[in-house]
Amino acid sequence: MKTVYSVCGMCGTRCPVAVGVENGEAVWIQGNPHSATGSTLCPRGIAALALEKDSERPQSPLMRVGARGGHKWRAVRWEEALDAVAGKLRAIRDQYGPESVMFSHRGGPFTDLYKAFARGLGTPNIYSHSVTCTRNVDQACASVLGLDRGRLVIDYRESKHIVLQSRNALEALNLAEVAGITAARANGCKVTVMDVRATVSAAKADTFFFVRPGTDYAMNLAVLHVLISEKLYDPHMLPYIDGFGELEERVRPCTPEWAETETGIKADRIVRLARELAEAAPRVLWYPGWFTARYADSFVTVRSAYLINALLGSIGARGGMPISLSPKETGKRLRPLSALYPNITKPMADKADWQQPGLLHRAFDAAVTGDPYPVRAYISMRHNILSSLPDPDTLRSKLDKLDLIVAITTTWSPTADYADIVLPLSPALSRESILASKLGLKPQFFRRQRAVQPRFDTRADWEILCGLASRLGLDKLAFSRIEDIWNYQLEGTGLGIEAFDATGFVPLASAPRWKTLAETTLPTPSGKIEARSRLWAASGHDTLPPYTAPERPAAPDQFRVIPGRAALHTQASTTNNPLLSELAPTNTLWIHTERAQALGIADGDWVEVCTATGPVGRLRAKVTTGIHPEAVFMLHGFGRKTPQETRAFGKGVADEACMSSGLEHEDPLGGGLALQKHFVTIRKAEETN
Ligand SMILES: Nc1nc2c(c(=O)[nH]1)N[C@H]1C(S)=C(S)[C@@H](COP(=O)(O)OP(=O)(O)OC[C@H]3O[C@@H](n4cnc5c(=O)[nH]c(N)nc54)[C@H](O)[C@@H]3O)O[C@H]1N2
Ligand SMILES: Nc1nc2c(c(=O)[nH]1)N[C@H]1C(S)=C(S)[C@@H](COP(=O)(O)OP(=O)(O)OC[C@H]3O[C@@H](n4cnc5c(=O)[nH]c(N)nc54)[C@H](O)[C@@H]3O)O[C@H]1N2
Ligand code: SF4
Ligand SMILES: [Mo]
Repeated sequence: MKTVYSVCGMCGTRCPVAVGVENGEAVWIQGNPHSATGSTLCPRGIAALALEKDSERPQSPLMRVGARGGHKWRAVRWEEALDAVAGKLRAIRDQYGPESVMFSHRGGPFTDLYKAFARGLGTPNIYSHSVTCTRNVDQACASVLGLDRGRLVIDYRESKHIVLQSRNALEALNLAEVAGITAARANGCKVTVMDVRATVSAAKADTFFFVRPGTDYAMNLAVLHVLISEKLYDPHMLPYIDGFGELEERVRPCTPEWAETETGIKADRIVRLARELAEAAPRVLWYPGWFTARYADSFVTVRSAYLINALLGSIGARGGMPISLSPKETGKRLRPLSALYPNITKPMADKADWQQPGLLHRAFDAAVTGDPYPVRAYISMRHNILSSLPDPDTLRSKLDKLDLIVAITTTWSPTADYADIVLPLSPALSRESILASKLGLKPQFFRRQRAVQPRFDTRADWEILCGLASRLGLDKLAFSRIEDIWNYQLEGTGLGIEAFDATGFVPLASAPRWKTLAETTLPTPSGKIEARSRLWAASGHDTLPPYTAPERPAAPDQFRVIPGRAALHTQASTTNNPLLSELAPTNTLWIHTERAQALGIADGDWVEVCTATGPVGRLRAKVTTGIHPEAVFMLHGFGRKTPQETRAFGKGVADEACMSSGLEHEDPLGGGLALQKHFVTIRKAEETN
């Protein structure tokens, strides 16, 4: 039996794992005992073993037979598939220019290789999933502090009061977070949860604010009002804040009584929370948000959360949000693969003018209009856009204009099933990745290595991209051994690859380092925490606007759709996993008891979900007082129509299909999509099995 230290790939958190290998088979998996989270693993991490064995994933390269989306495929050898992709890319590049090739990926620490590939191709059109996930919080952090979000450490472990707003940390998992919150709780830390649903996190909290959907900005303005009007803020913070007077002005009318009418939370509870936080400051944490592609005001809501942290002195504080050393400050930096090719300065196809570019949903319009230039080829790298972007029917009609769609994927997905060529990616336990670095109190380099050989004819992402690179004449990227990539990355660090053998990672600091605000230069235009962003103001955008009340349901059968996560599934990628599909085979529709009664719906009844354009599907009702009456909740990832996935096929409803016209609604200041602006109607359906 051999133990291999590697990195879980079952969700974007990428926890360190230890895999037991016997006779070439992975026989057990646990958390890496050398890591901060120890041997704990979540159920999806354990289901990585089932994914390796799953024969319902693409087992070899596949070329489509017949029309797109017709589910007919021909298995081919890798040489034929890579030659075909490279040949088409070359033809498209020659005819329309390199920028006509578009690439998107799932984000994360291994993307340097993807950037290198896009640069080598000569296209600026490389996008991540962020418009459907973190973009609003990324932009909010940049606008308040000028820093990348990852530079702010969420120091749960030493905190005295944690506020989880729109966060379900005990189900939407990151194991390090769960460990941190659990340790803090053991030390007497309070937890306040603000959610539209009674989640597991809410059940474990000291205080639960059951807020009206989409009113968090009102809540935050009221908390800021109390902190300022009662002078509960940390006076030492004032020199660090630009625009405190403007903030004071903005929140003056936002009394807790006013917020009560918006949020549904009693004014005295809001006041009490602000006072409790001030008492525990600076060891307090108002979590700024993770999946923040929710509303058109999510960006300013997140900004207001950062400002609460700022007034309480928690930014830069131990037990709050200390600042991580930048990779440069650690003295060791992985040599970037993207530096192999020059940066592409041509504007991206999304036409994001004043905003940071990278609005994936807009880039597909160039395939339809040819404006600003034609986009003709799309490569999806581990990115299931037909589930993760809203309104798949409209998106499909845009994809139809493309000459080439390539899906590099581990599992079947609606996106892979709509591609022209599927290049099967080995699951994480049977692939290596490029070396990556992680920021935090103790920054580190870490390595994913292959624990077992691929069971089917699948390849690692570096093998696929380097295979394409060699065919496209990108010689600098035509690596044929992962060790050569690792050695390239380690050049100048003084480290050899054997440094990863003992534990799977290399710490870049011997002890935790809580970097303070005083030790940090904030790269905002003012050099300070900006209550109102000067950068955004220069483009005519007010980042400290008044609150606008969200829409409310207009009829007894109308509800706002709220998606979210549960501990047994990852997004839309595990619903067909042999183990997880058995444990959680479908989603249900959470609907409030009183509203369900009014519609004659009882717990367990079949209900039909309809949008303005017609029925979306049927699923069973979970009738509960644990969901806000204005909303219905369904777990993301279901409603699969890919026949290759027999376990998930036809189970539940796809929330993204409830978001008609969703590609057109984004947060105007942050750029993230407003996925929770959509309403559906619900009615009781015929009983069937
Ligand atoms: N309607 C709606 N849209 C959403 C969301 C929502 O809740 N509702 N959530 C949003 C959020 S927060 C995000 S991050 C995005 C995510 O959206 P995506 O990034 O598109 O989806 P994922 O399911 O995370 O993963 C994409 C691919 O990763 C591949 N993969 C690679 N290696 C592995 C492996 O080792 N294990 C597994 N299991 N898969 C692997 C799988 O093939 C899968 O197809 O969706 C967003 N979009
Ligand atoms: N098990 C599991 N863990 C995961 C993932 C997974 O797929 N499965 N995905 C990972 C990824 S990519 C991400 S981005 C994170 C997401 O992590 P989270 O953002 O914590 O997860 P969500 O479940 O999307 O949303 C959290 C909560 O926000 C609530 N909410 C919705 N609308 C509102 C509102 O208007 N106001 C308030 N106050 N609350 C609201 C939802 O009810 C939900 O309980 O999870 C990560 N961890
Ligand atoms: S949270 Fe679970 S699925 Fe995600 S990386 Fe960690 S162990 Fe894997
Ligand atoms: Mo996400």
